[in-house]
Amino acid sequence: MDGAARGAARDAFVQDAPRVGDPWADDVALQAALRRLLPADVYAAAEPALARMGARAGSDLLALADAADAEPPRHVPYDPWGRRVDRIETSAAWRALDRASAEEGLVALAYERPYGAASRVVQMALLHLFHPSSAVYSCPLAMTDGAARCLELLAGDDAVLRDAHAHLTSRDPARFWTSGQWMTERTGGSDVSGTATRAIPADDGTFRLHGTKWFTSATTSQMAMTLARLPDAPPGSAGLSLFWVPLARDAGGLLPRITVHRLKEKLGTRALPTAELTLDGTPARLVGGAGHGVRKIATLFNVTRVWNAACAAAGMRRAVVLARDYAMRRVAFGRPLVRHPLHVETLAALEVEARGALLLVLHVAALLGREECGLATEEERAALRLLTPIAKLFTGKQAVAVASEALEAFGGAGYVEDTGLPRLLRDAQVLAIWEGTTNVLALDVLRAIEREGALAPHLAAMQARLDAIGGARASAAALVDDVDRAVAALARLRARAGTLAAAPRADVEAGARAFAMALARVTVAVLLLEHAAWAATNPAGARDAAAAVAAARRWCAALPAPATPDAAARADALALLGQSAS
Ligand code: MFK
Repeated sequence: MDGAARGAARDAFVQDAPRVGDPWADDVALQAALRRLLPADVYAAAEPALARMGARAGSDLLALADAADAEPPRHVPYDPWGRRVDRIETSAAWRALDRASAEEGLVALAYERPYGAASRVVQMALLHLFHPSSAVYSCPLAMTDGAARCLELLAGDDAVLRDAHAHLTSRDPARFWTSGQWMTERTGGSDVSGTATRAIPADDGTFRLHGTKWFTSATTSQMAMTLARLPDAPPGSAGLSLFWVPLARDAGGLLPRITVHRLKEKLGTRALPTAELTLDGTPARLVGGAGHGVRKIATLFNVTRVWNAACAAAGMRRAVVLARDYAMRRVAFGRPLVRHPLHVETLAALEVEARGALLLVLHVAALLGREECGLATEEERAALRLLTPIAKLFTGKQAVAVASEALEAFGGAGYVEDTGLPRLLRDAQVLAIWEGTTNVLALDVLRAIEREGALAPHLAAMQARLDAIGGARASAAALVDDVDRAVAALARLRARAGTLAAAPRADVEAGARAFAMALARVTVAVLLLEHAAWAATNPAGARDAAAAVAAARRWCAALPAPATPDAAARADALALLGQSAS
């Protein structure tokens, strides 16, 4: 290359990278939602922690997350002399994220309850900022929170379990523990009724577990919650019991009678160790008495499902922030992307999804907080039971779609590893799988409706909210047609729900996902409308008003009717799979 060519290469155009900014200071939608949902004194008290987390999420945590993702964990089965050690080595950055999450009280806050029932809302807002800058350290924290809630309810007077709870909810990094949740065996992560791990009573009242666990995430945690079958327990899930497993290594550095076979090589969540392991006499304590282990561990996975939804909303926000920032910096066809109407339309659609997800998550968090503080009415408890799987399944799918579209907004750069952008998609995909797939959760929605009558109170609450918005038509004049659309969608859903009891079981199950999605969409419509009506009329929401109204209008315009598969439609579905109905 001659000198002139070298100079030209040096002067060649270089694209500015997209920037994260300050996820709290820049997030007008989150700030407005919290101003509406939190009492003013709670907002004022919580703001410094949110501002600190926002500043960290845009700086040191982000750097740690990048470093942790670049240095995945390593399983070292043997020491150099052939002695079994089963070490799982994680990066310094991953361990620093553990310390940061303790310091910031991401789990502790939910148990200190400084803001009463609103503590869960503040916690989920903190998570909204933390998760996308955590290399999915949010996964161990989710399980830690779920285990803490389980032990809070079920530890009774067992001093060891109460001490474990104190560790899980500590803000002191030296005392803080995380917890694994080991539910999945080779026979399945969805159907855990076939769990084969056996629990043998020991002389001291504890137990020894024998079995193989197939998916154990956060394997470097200090404890785990798991399921096992006591001698002579009946088959099926009612015969399972819930156990607490301490994971301190012995003097020789070994886990307590546990063999780690290997770490999973996963599509995403690469900084997170996820192992296959065998328990061969591992000491454990029974939690909450014998039997009904699935019902007991449901307390744990209902909390992690709320975390899953919160992480989905947070990931969407990060994807939208990066794509929007890039649209200001990237020039194509003579103008910045943000001056291209079709690109603006695409990003606006993503913004609407992110806003809807955030409001759904904060709504569920508010219900969870009320339940945990003993303040929830029977209707609110039912709504929480119904909306937990709804929020998880709906936002999990949204997260994947939003991440995929956001990557496309960067063109080829979105497909190149060292931009960090592909991680958005890889780490979103787990959200539709982990803690129950979309179909398992859709069937859980049916369970909540059929066994716990959870639908009618929720629909009534949504109708009451729409009535309140509609009643204040003067203050929400721009939304009148949209409120009417939501009322109509709610009525369609109610009519469809009325047919469930008499419909053939197979039709009801085949339609469960469509029904759950429609329920989610109408719930989000109500929440977006409520927020828009408030922002349009309240000075505290003024900065968010235009976007809030636009989001509600777009969402309502797209409200679908739920599909109603019948026997003919199911026969078609089987034919598409090359199967016959018989
Ligand atoms: C982020 C890092 C990720 C790393 C990669 C991870 C990849 C994925 C790895 C995994 O495998 S994660 C684990 C995923 N697995 C799950 O989340 C479990 C999914 N399966 C379900 O949720 C099933 O619906 C369930 C296992 C609960 C079905 O269990 P059963 O026993 O066959 O159903 P059944 O008999 O209806 O329920 C038993 C009891 O639990 C009942 O109570 P009773 O004993 O009083 O009758 C139910 O009411 C209760 N129950 C079930 N689901 C509940 C619930 N209670 C409250 N809430 C729920 N959601």
